[in-house]
Amino acid sequence: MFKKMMPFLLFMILVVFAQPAFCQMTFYLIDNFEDGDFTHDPTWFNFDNANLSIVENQKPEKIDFVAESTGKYSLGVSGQAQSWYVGGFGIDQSIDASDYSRIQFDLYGNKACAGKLKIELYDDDNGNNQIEQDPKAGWVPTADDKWVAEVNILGEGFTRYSIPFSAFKDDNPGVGNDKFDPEKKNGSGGLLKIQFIAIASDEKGKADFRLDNILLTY
Ligand SMILES: [Ca+2]
Ligand SMILES: [Ca+2]
Ligand SMILES: [Ca+2]
Ligand SMILES: [Ca+2]
Repeated sequence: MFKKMMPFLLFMILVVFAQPAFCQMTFYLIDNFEDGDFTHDPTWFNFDNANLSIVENQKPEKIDFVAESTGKYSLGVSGQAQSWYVGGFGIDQSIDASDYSRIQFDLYGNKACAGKLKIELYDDDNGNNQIEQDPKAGWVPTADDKWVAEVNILGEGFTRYSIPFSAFKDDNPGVGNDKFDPEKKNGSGGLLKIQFIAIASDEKGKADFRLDNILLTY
């Protein structure tokens, strides 16, 4: 009897022991803002008219699994547009993103200031662990790839977005190697910068949204 059960028992033991390792590998958390601080771990920078703050999430009135997963705090983004463009924010980090296939985040919008959010990913192609950018040409990378995707900000409330890396377009064809290869290899720092750009729905509109649970996943 025991002999017969051995393969089954062994299988169960493997499942039990494999589970924690598997769980660790399924996503890479960039930030969920639960430390109530966007200036450390990681450090979020901002530019132009995009103002950042930590916002306390309200408890949803109805059952809302996305809102319930956002915990206590999220990142608030607000600002005045000039010619639709508000500003941006992001992080500089060296991430080996080669095990992942998409970026996911929860975005809280409101109907009055819908607008769009651009997502930019920068991967290091010349193996020097930095993104060289040309300030005279819209800060376009001069040796590495810049990848761009865009989503409409929906609301009222939180919406979960999950964008496959394959949906990102190369913003600088002919520069970098035109492949999304964010791997820490041969001196490359992998994925070095993640940046968001806020676009208003009117020429002189406003941005007003929240971001949470930013992560890389399969
Ligand atoms: Ca949160
Ligand atoms: Ca570089
Ligand atoms: Ca390119
Ligand atoms: Ca590349």
